[in-house]
Amino acid sequence: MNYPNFPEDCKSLLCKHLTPEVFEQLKDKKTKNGVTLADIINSGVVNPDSGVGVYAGDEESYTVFAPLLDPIIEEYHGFDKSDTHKSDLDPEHLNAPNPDPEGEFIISTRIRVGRNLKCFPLGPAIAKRERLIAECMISSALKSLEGELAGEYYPLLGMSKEVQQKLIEDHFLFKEGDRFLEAAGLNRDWPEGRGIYHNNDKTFLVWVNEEDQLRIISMQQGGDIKEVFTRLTNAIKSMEQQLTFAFNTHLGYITSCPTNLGTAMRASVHIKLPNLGADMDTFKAITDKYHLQIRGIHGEHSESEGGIYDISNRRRLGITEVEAVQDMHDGVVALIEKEKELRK
Ligand code: ADP
Ligand code: CIR
Repeated sequence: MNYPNFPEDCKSLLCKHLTPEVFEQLKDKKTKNGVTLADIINSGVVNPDSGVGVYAGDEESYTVFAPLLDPIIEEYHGFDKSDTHKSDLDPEHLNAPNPDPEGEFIISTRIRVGRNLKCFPLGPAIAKRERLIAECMISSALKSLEGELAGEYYPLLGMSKEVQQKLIEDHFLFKEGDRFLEAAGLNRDWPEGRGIYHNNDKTFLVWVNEEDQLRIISMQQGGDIKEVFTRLTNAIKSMEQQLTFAFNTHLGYITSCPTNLGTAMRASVHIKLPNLGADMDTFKAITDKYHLQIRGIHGEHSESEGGIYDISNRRRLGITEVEAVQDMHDGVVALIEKEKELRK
Protein backbone atom coordinates (compact mmCIF):
# COMPACT_ATOMS: atom_id res chain seq x y z
CA MET A 1 0.00 0.00 0.00
CA ASN A 2 1.29 3.45 -0.98
CA TYR A 3 0.65 6.79 0.67
CA PRO A 4 -2.77 7.93 -0.65
CA ASN A 5 -3.16 10.74 -3.14
CA PHE A 6 -5.25 13.47 -1.50
CA PRO A 7 -6.41 16.39 -3.66
CA GLU A 8 -4.82 19.72 -2.79
CA ASP A 9 -8.03 21.22 -1.38
CA CYS A 10 -8.73 18.17 0.85
CA LYS A 11 -9.92 19.31 4.30
CA SER A 12 -10.65 15.99 6.04
CA LEU A 13 -9.16 15.21 9.43
CA LEU A 14 -7.70 12.08 7.80
CA CYS A 15 -5.78 14.12 5.27
CA LYS A 16 -4.55 16.48 8.00
CA HIS A 17 -3.37 13.80 10.45
CA LEU A 18 -2.14 11.02 8.15
CA THR A 19 1.35 12.44 7.77
CA PRO A 20 3.91 10.38 5.80
CA GLU A 21 5.54 9.52 9.18
CA VAL A 22 2.28 8.25 10.70
CA PHE A 23 1.60 6.33 7.49
CA GLU A 24 5.02 4.60 7.67
CA GLN A 25 4.48 3.77 11.34
CA LEU A 26 1.04 2.18 10.74
CA LYS A 27 1.05 0.75 7.24
CA ASP A 28 1.83 -2.84 8.23
CA LYS A 29 -0.19 -2.96 11.47
CA LYS A 30 -3.23 -5.19 11.95
CA THR A 31 -5.71 -5.83 14.79
CA LYS A 32 -6.56 -9.38 15.91
CA ASN A 33 -9.67 -9.21 13.73
CA GLY A 34 -7.45 -8.39 10.72
CA VAL A 35 -8.32 -4.66 10.49
CA THR A 36 -5.60 -2.77 8.57
CA LEU A 37 -4.75 0.89 7.97
CA ALA A 38 -6.18 0.55 4.44
CA ASP A 39 -9.54 -0.50 5.98
CA ILE A 40 -9.55 2.40 8.44
CA ILE A 41 -8.85 5.13 5.85
CA ASN A 42 -10.67 3.83 2.76
CA SER A 43 -13.80 5.98 3.27
CA GLY A 44 -11.76 9.20 3.38
CA VAL A 45 -9.54 8.13 0.48
CA VAL A 46 -12.50 7.27 -1.79
CA ASN A 47 -14.41 10.37 -0.56
CA PRO A 48 -11.90 13.22 -0.29
CA ASP A 49 -14.78 15.58 0.63
CA SER A 50 -15.19 13.71 3.96
CA GLY A 51 -15.15 15.84 7.08
CA VAL A 52 -13.39 13.11 9.01
CA GLY A 53 -12.68 10.16 6.69
CA VAL A 54 -11.93 7.23 9.04
CA TYR A 55 -13.91 4.32 10.53
CA ALA A 56 -12.72 1.77 13.12
CA GLY A 57 -13.25 -1.94 12.47
CA ASP A 58 -13.09 -2.97 16.11
CA GLU A 59 -12.33 -1.61 19.58
CA GLU A 60 -8.65 -2.56 19.20
CA SER A 61 -8.40 -0.28 16.12
CA TYR A 62 -8.45 2.66 18.54
CA THR A 63 -5.22 1.46 20.21
CA VAL A 64 -3.37 -0.11 17.26
CA PHE A 65 -4.02 2.94 15.05
CA ALA A 66 -3.85 5.50 17.88
CA PRO A 67 -1.11 7.60 16.22
CA LEU A 68 -3.69 8.46 13.53
CA LEU A 69 -6.95 8.23 15.51
CA ASP A 70 -5.90 10.04 18.74
CA PRO A 71 -5.21 13.38 17.02
CA ILE A 72 -8.46 13.07 15.05
CA ILE A 73 -10.36 12.38 18.29
CA GLU A 74 -8.60 15.26 20.01
CA GLU A 75 -9.42 17.72 17.24
CA TYR A 76 -13.08 16.66 16.90
CA HIS A 77 -14.02 16.38 20.59
CA GLY A 78 -11.33 18.48 22.29
CA PHE A 79 -10.42 15.30 24.20
CA ASP A 80 -6.84 14.50 25.11
CA LYS A 81 -5.53 10.94 24.99
CA SER A 82 -4.91 11.07 28.77
CA ASP A 83 -8.53 12.12 29.56
CA THR A 84 -11.21 9.74 30.84
CA HIS A 85 -14.85 9.68 29.87
CA LYS A 86 -17.77 9.97 32.31
CA SER A 87 -21.43 9.08 31.86
CA ASP A 88 -24.53 10.76 33.34
CA LEU A 89 -27.89 9.51 32.13
CA ASP A 90 -29.96 11.08 34.93
CA PRO A 91 -32.64 13.36 33.40
CA GLU A 92 -32.99 15.11 36.76
CA HIS A 93 -29.53 16.62 36.20
CA LEU A 94 -30.71 18.29 33.01
CA ASN A 95 -31.98 21.88 33.09
CA ALA A 96 -33.95 22.01 29.87
CA PRO A 97 -37.35 23.69 29.94
CA ASN A 98 -38.92 23.74 26.47
CA PRO A 99 -37.14 26.61 24.62
CA ASP A 100 -40.21 27.13 22.41
CA PRO A 101 -43.43 26.36 24.32
CA GLU A 102 -45.53 28.19 21.68
CA GLY A 103 -44.22 25.87 18.96
CA GLU A 104 -43.15 28.72 16.67
CA PHE A 105 -39.63 27.49 15.84
CA ILE A 106 -38.96 23.90 16.91
CA ILE A 107 -40.62 21.31 14.72
CA SER A 108 -39.28 18.19 16.40
CA THR A 109 -36.69 16.90 18.85
CA ARG A 110 -34.64 13.72 18.49
CA ILE A 111 -31.94 12.19 20.66
CA ARG A 112 -30.04 9.08 19.62
CA VAL A 113 -27.16 7.04 20.93
CA GLY A 114 -25.02 4.54 19.05
CA ARG A 115 -24.19 1.19 20.63
CA ASN A 116 -22.28 -1.93 19.54
CA LEU A 117 -22.18 -5.42 21.01
CA LYS A 118 -19.04 -6.23 22.96
CA CYS A 119 -18.85 -9.74 21.49
CA PHE A 120 -18.41 -8.75 17.80
CA PRO A 121 -16.18 -6.54 15.65
CA LEU A 122 -17.73 -3.21 14.60
CA GLY A 123 -19.77 -2.98 11.37
CA PRO A 124 -16.85 -2.31 8.99
CA ALA A 125 -15.22 -5.64 9.95
CA ILE A 126 -18.14 -7.81 11.08
CA ALA A 127 -18.72 -11.10 9.22
CA LYS A 128 -22.10 -11.74 7.58
CA ARG A 129 -22.92 -14.53 10.04
CA GLU A 130 -21.99 -12.40 13.06
CA ARG A 131 -24.17 -9.56 11.75
CA LEU A 132 -27.14 -11.91 11.49
CA ILE A 133 -26.52 -13.17 15.03
CA ALA A 134 -26.31 -9.56 16.25
CA GLU A 135 -29.67 -8.83 14.58
CA CYS A 136 -31.18 -11.84 16.29
CA MET A 137 -29.79 -10.89 19.72
CA ILE A 138 -30.97 -7.30 19.40
CA SER A 139 -34.47 -8.10 18.10
CA SER A 140 -34.94 -10.66 20.92
CA ALA A 141 -33.86 -8.11 23.55
CA LEU A 142 -36.28 -5.56 22.07
CA LYS A 143 -39.18 -7.98 22.47
CA SER A 144 -39.05 -7.61 26.23
CA LEU A 145 -39.53 -3.81 26.25
CA GLU A 146 -42.75 -2.70 27.90
CA GLY A 147 -45.10 0.28 28.22
CA GLU A 148 -44.48 3.10 25.75
CA LEU A 149 -41.28 1.36 24.55
CA ALA A 150 -43.14 -1.77 23.37
CA GLY A 151 -43.14 -2.19 19.61
CA GLU A 152 -42.27 -4.38 16.62
CA TYR A 153 -39.08 -5.16 14.71
CA TYR A 154 -39.31 -4.68 10.92
CA PRO A 155 -36.41 -6.23 8.94
CA LEU A 156 -35.37 -4.28 5.85
CA LEU A 157 -35.27 -7.52 3.91
CA GLY A 158 -38.80 -7.96 2.61
CA MET A 159 -39.92 -4.40 3.40
CA SER A 160 -41.65 -2.81 0.38
CA LYS A 161 -39.83 0.11 -1.29
CA GLU A 162 -42.88 2.34 -0.63
CA VAL A 163 -42.86 1.66 3.12
CA GLN A 164 -39.07 2.08 3.27
CA GLN A 165 -39.19 5.38 1.34
CA LYS A 166 -41.99 6.78 3.51
CA LEU A 167 -40.08 5.90 6.71
CA ILE A 168 -36.98 7.68 5.33
CA GLU A 169 -38.93 10.78 4.24
CA ASP A 170 -40.62 11.00 7.63
CA HIS A 171 -37.13 10.99 9.28
CA PHE A 172 -37.60 7.64 11.01
CA LEU A 173 -35.32 5.32 8.98
CA PHE A 174 -31.70 5.49 7.81
CA LYS A 175 -31.13 6.15 4.12
CA GLU A 176 -29.71 3.60 1.72
CA GLY A 177 -26.46 3.63 -0.27
CA ASP A 178 -24.52 6.24 1.70
CA ARG A 179 -21.16 6.54 -0.12
CA PHE A 180 -19.16 7.19 3.07
CA LEU A 181 -20.52 4.02 4.71
CA GLU A 182 -20.15 2.10 1.43
CA ALA A 183 -16.41 2.80 1.27
CA ALA A 184 -16.06 1.88 4.95
CA GLY A 185 -17.47 -1.59 4.23
CA LEU A 186 -20.60 -0.84 6.25
CA ASN A 187 -23.05 -1.63 3.43
CA ARG A 188 -21.82 -5.19 2.79
CA ASP A 189 -24.62 -7.77 2.30
CA TRP A 190 -27.26 -4.98 2.34
CA PRO A 191 -30.16 -5.26 3.22
CA GLU A 192 -29.67 -8.51 5.11
CA GLY A 193 -29.39 -8.14 8.88
CA ARG A 194 -30.65 -4.54 8.82
CA GLY A 195 -33.94 -3.33 10.19
CA ILE A 196 -35.88 -0.94 12.35
CA TYR A 197 -37.83 -1.39 15.58
CA HIS A 198 -40.42 1.15 16.62
CA ASN A 199 -43.33 1.67 18.97
CA ASN A 200 -46.76 2.51 17.65
CA ASP A 201 -46.29 6.30 17.87
CA LYS A 202 -42.75 6.15 16.42
CA THR A 203 -41.45 8.05 19.45
CA PHE A 204 -39.04 5.23 20.27
CA LEU A 205 -37.02 3.56 17.52
CA VAL A 206 -33.95 1.35 17.15
CA TRP A 207 -31.95 1.05 13.94
CA VAL A 208 -30.21 -2.31 13.61
CA ASN A 209 -26.86 -2.85 11.84
CA GLU A 210 -26.52 0.44 10.02
CA GLU A 211 -23.39 2.49 10.88
CA ASP A 212 -23.48 1.00 14.37
CA GLN A 213 -25.14 -2.23 15.45
CA LEU A 214 -27.71 -0.20 17.37
CA ARG A 215 -28.90 3.36 17.12
CA ILE A 216 -31.34 3.87 19.99
CA ILE A 217 -33.62 6.82 19.21
CA SER A 218 -36.22 8.85 21.07
CA MET A 219 -38.09 11.54 19.13
CA GLN A 220 -41.30 13.53 19.07
CA GLN A 221 -42.88 16.70 17.69
CA GLY A 222 -42.11 19.99 19.48
CA GLY A 223 -39.36 21.06 21.86
CA ASP A 224 -39.80 19.06 25.08
CA ILE A 225 -36.17 17.99 25.24
CA LYS A 226 -36.40 16.57 28.76
CA GLU A 227 -39.26 14.25 27.86
CA VAL A 228 -37.31 12.95 24.85
CA PHE A 229 -34.17 12.44 26.99
CA THR A 230 -36.11 10.68 29.77
CA ARG A 231 -37.66 8.19 27.32
CA LEU A 232 -34.24 7.49 25.81
CA THR A 233 -32.48 6.93 29.14
CA ASN A 234 -35.25 4.54 30.28
CA ALA A 235 -34.78 2.56 27.07
CA ILE A 236 -30.98 2.48 27.40
CA LYS A 237 -31.24 1.17 30.97
CA SER A 238 -33.67 -1.60 29.94
CA MET A 239 -31.53 -2.66 26.99
CA GLU A 240 -28.33 -2.70 29.07
CA GLN A 241 -29.90 -5.34 31.28
CA GLN A 242 -29.98 -7.69 28.32
CA LEU A 243 -27.12 -6.77 26.01
CA THR A 244 -23.47 -6.02 26.80
CA PHE A 245 -22.25 -3.01 24.85
CA ALA A 246 -18.65 -2.24 23.87
CA PHE A 247 -17.42 0.37 26.37
CA ASN A 248 -14.18 1.43 28.02
CA THR A 249 -13.41 4.09 30.59
CA HIS A 250 -11.15 6.04 28.22
CA LEU A 251 -13.33 6.24 25.09
CA GLY A 252 -16.78 5.53 26.55
CA TYR A 253 -19.13 3.68 24.19
CA ILE A 254 -17.22 2.34 21.21
CA THR A 255 -18.55 3.29 17.77
CA SER A 256 -17.33 2.81 14.22
CA CYS A 257 -16.94 6.54 13.55
CA PRO A 258 -14.64 8.33 16.03
CA THR A 259 -16.97 11.35 16.08
CA ASN A 260 -19.52 9.21 17.90
CA LEU A 261 -17.30 7.85 20.71
CA GLY A 262 -18.06 8.57 24.35
CA THR A 263 -21.73 9.31 24.82
CA ALA A 264 -22.39 8.31 21.18
CA MET A 265 -25.18 10.81 21.58
CA ARG A 266 -26.60 13.28 19.09
CA ALA A 267 -29.38 15.46 20.46
CA SER A 268 -31.04 17.54 17.77
CA VAL A 269 -33.94 19.75 16.91
CA HIS A 270 -35.40 20.51 13.53
CA ILE A 271 -35.86 24.24 13.82
CA LYS A 272 -37.10 27.08 11.60
CA LEU A 273 -34.46 29.83 11.50
CA PRO A 274 -34.91 31.62 8.15
CA ASN A 275 -33.36 34.92 9.27
CA LEU A 276 -30.30 33.31 10.79
CA GLY A 277 -30.08 31.15 7.67
CA ALA A 278 -29.68 34.35 5.66
CA ASP A 279 -26.85 35.50 7.96
CA MET A 280 -24.57 32.50 8.25
CA ASP A 281 -21.79 34.38 10.07
CA THR A 282 -24.09 35.24 12.98
CA PHE A 283 -25.59 31.73 12.86
CA LYS A 284 -22.14 30.06 13.00
CA ALA A 285 -20.90 32.35 15.77
CA ILE A 286 -23.69 31.03 18.02
CA THR A 287 -23.35 27.38 17.00
CA ASP A 288 -19.57 27.54 17.58
CA LYS A 289 -20.04 29.11 21.01
CA TYR A 290 -22.35 26.28 22.12
CA HIS A 291 -20.40 23.50 20.33
CA LEU A 292 -23.26 22.79 17.93
CA GLN A 293 -23.34 21.34 14.44
CA ILE A 294 -25.67 22.48 11.63
CA ARG A 295 -27.01 19.77 9.31
CA GLY A 296 -29.69 19.76 6.61
CA ILE A 297 -33.08 18.25 7.39
CA HIS A 298 -32.50 14.95 5.63
CA GLY A 299 -29.57 14.06 7.85
CA GLU A 300 -25.85 14.28 7.54
CA HIS A 301 -24.48 15.65 4.25
CA SER A 302 -27.97 16.90 3.25
CA GLU A 303 -29.01 20.52 2.62
CA SER A 304 -31.41 22.70 4.58
CA GLU A 305 -34.89 23.27 3.10
CA GLY A 306 -37.21 26.24 3.68
CA GLY A 307 -35.05 27.78 6.41
CA ILE A 308 -35.29 24.61 8.55
CA TYR A 309 -32.08 23.26 10.08
CA ASP A 310 -30.99 20.26 12.11
CA ILE A 311 -29.09 21.64 15.11
CA SER A 312 -27.26 19.20 17.39
CA ASN A 313 -24.42 18.84 19.87
CA ARG A 314 -21.11 18.38 18.11
CA ARG A 315 -19.01 17.01 21.02
CA ARG A 316 -19.79 13.53 22.31
CA LEU A 317 -16.65 12.40 24.16
CA GLY A 318 -15.26 13.76 27.44
CA ILE A 319 -18.62 15.25 28.36
CA THR A 320 -21.59 13.43 29.91
CA GLU A 321 -24.88 12.71 28.15
CA VAL A 322 -26.53 15.40 30.30
CA GLU A 323 -23.87 17.94 29.20
CA ALA A 324 -24.29 16.98 25.53
CA VAL A 325 -28.04 17.61 25.71
CA GLN A 326 -27.46 20.77 27.77
CA ASP A 327 -25.15 22.12 24.99
CA MET A 328 -27.95 21.62 22.50
CA HIS A 329 -30.65 23.13 24.74
CA ASP A 330 -28.66 26.24 25.69
CA GLY A 331 -27.58 26.84 22.11
CA VAL A 332 -31.14 26.50 20.83
CA VAL A 333 -32.32 29.07 23.40
CA ALA A 334 -29.64 31.47 22.12
CA LEU A 335 -30.52 30.79 18.48
CA ILE A 336 -34.23 31.48 19.06
CA GLU A 337 -33.41 34.72 20.86
CA LYS A 338 -31.26 35.89 17.94
CA GLU A 339 -33.83 34.77 15.34
CA LYS A 340 -36.50 36.89 17.10
CA GLU A 341 -34.15 39.88 17.15
CA LEU A 342 -33.32 39.55 13.42
CA ARG A 343 -37.00 39.22 12.51
CA LYS A 344 -37.75 42.75 13.77
P1 ADP B 1 -27.83 10.31 12.98
O1 ADP B 1 -28.41 11.38 13.81
O2 ADP B 1 -28.49 9.02 13.29
O3 ADP B 1 -26.37 10.29 13.08
P2 ADP B 1 -28.60 11.58 10.40
O4 ADP B 1 -28.01 12.93 10.56
O5 ADP B 1 -28.40 10.90 9.10
O6 ADP B 1 -28.04 10.53 11.44
O7 ADP B 1 -30.15 11.67 10.73
C1 ADP B 1 -30.94 10.54 10.68
C2 ADP B 1 -32.39 10.88 10.44
O8 ADP B 1 -32.92 11.51 11.57
C3 ADP B 1 -32.61 11.81 9.26
O9 ADP B 1 -33.77 11.42 8.57
C4 ADP B 1 -32.87 13.14 9.94
O10 ADP B 1 -33.68 14.00 9.17
C5 ADP B 1 -33.61 12.69 11.18
N1 ADP B 1 -33.56 13.67 12.26
C6 ADP B 1 -32.48 14.13 12.90
N2 ADP B 1 -32.81 15.03 13.83
C7 ADP B 1 -34.17 15.12 13.79
C8 ADP B 1 -35.13 15.89 14.52
N3 ADP B 1 -34.77 16.72 15.50
N4 ADP B 1 -36.43 15.73 14.19
C9 ADP B 1 -36.81 14.88 13.21
N5 ADP B 1 -35.95 14.14 12.51
C10 ADP B 1 -34.65 14.26 12.79
C1 CIR C 1 -17.26 12.15 6.92
O1 CIR C 1 -16.09 12.00 7.23
O2 CIR C 1 -17.72 13.18 6.47
C2 CIR C 1 -18.21 10.97 7.13
N1 CIR C 1 -17.41 9.79 7.31
C3 CIR C 1 -19.10 11.21 8.34
C4 CIR C 1 -18.36 11.61 9.58
C5 CIR C 1 -19.28 11.76 10.78
N2 CIR C 1 -19.67 13.10 10.86
C6 CIR C 1 -19.92 13.80 11.94
O3 CIR C 1 -19.68 14.99 11.95
N3 CIR C 1 -20.46 13.18 12.97
